[in-house]
Amino acid sequence: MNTPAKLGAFTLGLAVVFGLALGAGHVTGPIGANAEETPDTAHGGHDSTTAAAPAGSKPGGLPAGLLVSDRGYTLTKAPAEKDEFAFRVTGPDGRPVTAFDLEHDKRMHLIVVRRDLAGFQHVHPQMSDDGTWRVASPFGGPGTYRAFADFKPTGADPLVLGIDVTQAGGATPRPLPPPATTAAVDGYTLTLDGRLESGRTSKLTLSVSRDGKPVTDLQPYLAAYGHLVALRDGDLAYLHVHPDGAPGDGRTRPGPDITFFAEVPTAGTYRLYLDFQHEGKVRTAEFTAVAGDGPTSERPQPRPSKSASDDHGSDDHSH
Ligand SMILES: [Cu+2]
Repeated sequence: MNTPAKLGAFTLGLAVVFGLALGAGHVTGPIGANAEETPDTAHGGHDSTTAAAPAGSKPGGLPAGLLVSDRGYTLTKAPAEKDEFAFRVTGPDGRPVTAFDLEHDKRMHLIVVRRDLAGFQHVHPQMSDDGTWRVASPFGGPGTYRAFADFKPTGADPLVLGIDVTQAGGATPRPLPPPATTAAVDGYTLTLDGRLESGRTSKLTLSVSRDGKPVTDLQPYLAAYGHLVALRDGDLAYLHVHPDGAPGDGRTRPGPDITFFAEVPTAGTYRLYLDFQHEGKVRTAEFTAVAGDGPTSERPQPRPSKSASDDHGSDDHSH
């Protein structure tokens, strides 16, 4: 496939991704477009069949989190005390934004991960009147980190902006752990069932157990039984996924299974981070997962006559 055609297919794929997300209430994108809201009210006026920018992605189809500035909003670091991280979001008028909508109980979600996908943190800074957000340092040691601010300015679309933050000192890169379907954290075992495929909604089921027994009394955390962030290995493209069903909806059980509908923009390797709460404490389980090509490879291909020399990276030649 030549490059323009490939880009076109990629863009189309994203439109489908976010269209599904908005229409069905399954989220691939920022926290704002969440499964607990009624799509009609939460996203009134957003017709997923139009060319309107899908939540959290740039017109033209970039995944969220890759830009430090998007649609007039810019993420900037602010002077901070020792052992603290501070930042602001400036708006289209160049001034710090101070009005943010609540999303999943918070007006700002800050996700931090080292560039090698280690050291994941999901924290909730506090804003002072001048629009400066502060939080105890979420950085676990030396190295370069990506900090994602996931928020919705009042009156504007949800956004995820990302900025690199370097902590002085030598850091030893961690090789990405190999793909796995189980993860252990704090005495809990999590099992991942399901397979990510680009361009297609994948059902992922995460099951929580402890000491070999299913956990059936998970606690709501930020209005859900689980929060799943997926980061793409290589560029840290950001997807925030919420579960199918919400606490108190009469059909969603508090474990042991948490079901997500996720869609990733491309084939490739992703690191999944699941936040869940049990017995009053939030824990994060991590998995490496490889997304398959999905239906992308089933799309009609352009005529192959002249593409042989420039189609490296295409589906046919990438293995
Ligand atoms: Cu959060």
